[in-house]
Amino acid sequence: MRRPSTLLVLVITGLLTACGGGEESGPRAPAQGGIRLGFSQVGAESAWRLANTTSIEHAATNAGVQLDLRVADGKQDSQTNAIRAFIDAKVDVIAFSPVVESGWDKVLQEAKDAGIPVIVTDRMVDTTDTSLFVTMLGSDFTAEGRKAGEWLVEHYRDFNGPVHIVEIEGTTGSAPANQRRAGFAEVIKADTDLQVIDSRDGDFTRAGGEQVMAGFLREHTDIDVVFAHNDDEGLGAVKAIEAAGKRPGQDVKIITVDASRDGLSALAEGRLNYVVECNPLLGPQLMELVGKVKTGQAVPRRVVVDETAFDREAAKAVLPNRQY
Ligand code: GZL
Ligand code: ZN
Repeated sequence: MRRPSTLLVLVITGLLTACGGGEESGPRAPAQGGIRLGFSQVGAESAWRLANTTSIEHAATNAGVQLDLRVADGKQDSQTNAIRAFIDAKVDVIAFSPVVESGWDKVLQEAKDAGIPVIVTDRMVDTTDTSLFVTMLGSDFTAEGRKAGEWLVEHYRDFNGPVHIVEIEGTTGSAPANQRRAGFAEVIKADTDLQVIDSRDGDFTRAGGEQVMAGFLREHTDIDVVFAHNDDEGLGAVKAIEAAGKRPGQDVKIITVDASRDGLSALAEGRLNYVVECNPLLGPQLMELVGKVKTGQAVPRRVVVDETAFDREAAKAVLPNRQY
């Protein structure tokens, strides 16, 4: 066998070292290693919120980000205090999910004056000064409301006569409540038979949904449809409807948003009729943005989360592998 030429040996050696074939190349430290992130979370009001918090914590661990996550009690003051604590601690980046849209300019200006970049996640702020945050990562809530409306228009396409709808809204003043309501109203205008006869704030909780629905059932003799702004309110409404001796999903149709495990299970069992997804698993995308923001790389002003919607068959199909 001819000796391999010297050139051939050099080439092979070069290739080996180039692809690290020589020494054992251990796991590289993630780009975000050591970055200090302060995160102010709304609260623990719903399954969605708990899954969102878990996603952020797991993603921070995986990325080597030092996370200081503070869960508020659903009050804006608590979140403002948390953000001020992050500023005092001189964290590298601040991120938060604002419980309501307005009232953030002052504390965001303080973060800007301290030279700390801010990432808004999940719910939007309605500030006029867009320099107060670098990017917004979250769902398109108006699209979620439209999807709920589109299902209803389709469901009642061949039905003539009034369809009486009650709406259990999310936290007053929050972006998801404002935008889901707007998207839903915009779409159902297409069919004048679809009439929202009442709407009230259920604060995104099961207890809130149950109380509001019980009130609607006392005040209205003919309720055909419930549009609840999240699964937890819808599941509370199911309890109130059953307590009133009616069959949820049959006598009263129910549409919700989030697509949590409990919501999809109720849909699979026929107690809900349609569930629009609002994806809480923002953690990995958030850590990617944190790394870019810290190193001064350009990031888009708006990063929209991918999500879909489920009918009964689709719910049965995804339930076995559902992460939250
Ligand atoms: C939506 C999120 C909402 C969820 C609710 O992104 O802000 O808040 O739909 C949660 O379940 O309480
Ligand atoms: Zn009716």
